[in-house]
Amino acid sequence: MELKNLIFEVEGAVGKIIFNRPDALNALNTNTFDELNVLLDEIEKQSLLKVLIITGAGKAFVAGADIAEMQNKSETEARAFSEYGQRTFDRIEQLSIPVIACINGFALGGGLELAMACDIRLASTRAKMGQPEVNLGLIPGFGGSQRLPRIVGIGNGLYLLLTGEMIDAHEALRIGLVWKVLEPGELMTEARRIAEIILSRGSLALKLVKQTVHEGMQKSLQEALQLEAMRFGLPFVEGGQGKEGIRAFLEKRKPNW
Ligand code: CO8
Repeated sequence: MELKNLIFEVEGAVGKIIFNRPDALNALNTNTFDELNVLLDEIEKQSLLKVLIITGAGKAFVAGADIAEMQNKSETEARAFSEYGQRTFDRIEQLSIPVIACINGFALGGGLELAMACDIRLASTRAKMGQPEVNLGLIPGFGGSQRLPRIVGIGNGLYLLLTGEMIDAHEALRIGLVWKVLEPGELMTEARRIAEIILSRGSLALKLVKQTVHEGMQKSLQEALQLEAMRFGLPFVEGGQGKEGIRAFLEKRKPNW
């Protein structure tokens, strides 16, 4: 499939998806989701990539679902579009490799929902974030009503969801929506620095951490702790990365995964 709305770049073991409809502030239309699913198929199939970075071209990360495309949707079609977006963002959350969102500009509605499906969020000082769906008489449809309160707490989440207010990167940092705020020119440098750190870690452990956190969040604490204990055992199999990591520490050398 020829990519029109997305750019995909690979540098070593780090992949980068750039949302690239700058004239529409990278708004998410059906084609963009189709392309994103093709890319996710590719990323899931091959085992070369170890980290994925997601960002936007121009002055936006992603300014939301494509409002023009949504205008003629029936109730059934709107629901189907919401489910399509949710399924796609679930795939990002469930990728076995860590995903870093570089929020370079507007991350609104579906754009913030995309960022929230990523594992680590970095924001440029130019970033503006929010769930402005209520301004349009809508509610979030790509996971925002659920992921936002889970990330920033129900009080902060409800404030943003009920007012539709846009916040800047420093406010996002204050409520824990992003990990770090950087000057625009430093955003990608920091993402690559984090990617390098992640590349040096055991890939099985990274995959297990993601799975255990996300699955555990759906369970009671006791069930989630059982899940953690079960997964904790996995790197200990003979020849496993956990065995090598422990041996390397004791032998004062770098692990050879
Ligand atoms: N969809 C389509 N086009 C958009 C969108 C969008 N979300 N955002 C911006 N654009 C377009 C504008 O229409 C404009 O196009 P044109 O040049 O042809 O007029 C172009 O991008 C540039 O935008 P502006 O001129 O408005 O740029 P400004 O810098 O003046 O303003 C803003 C930037 C503040 C970001 C402004 O564009 C804006 O408010 N955009 C809409 C943001 C928004 O409301 N996003 C949420 C959308 S709803 C959503 O995401 C719900 C997700 C779940 C859907 C469930 C499925 C049913």
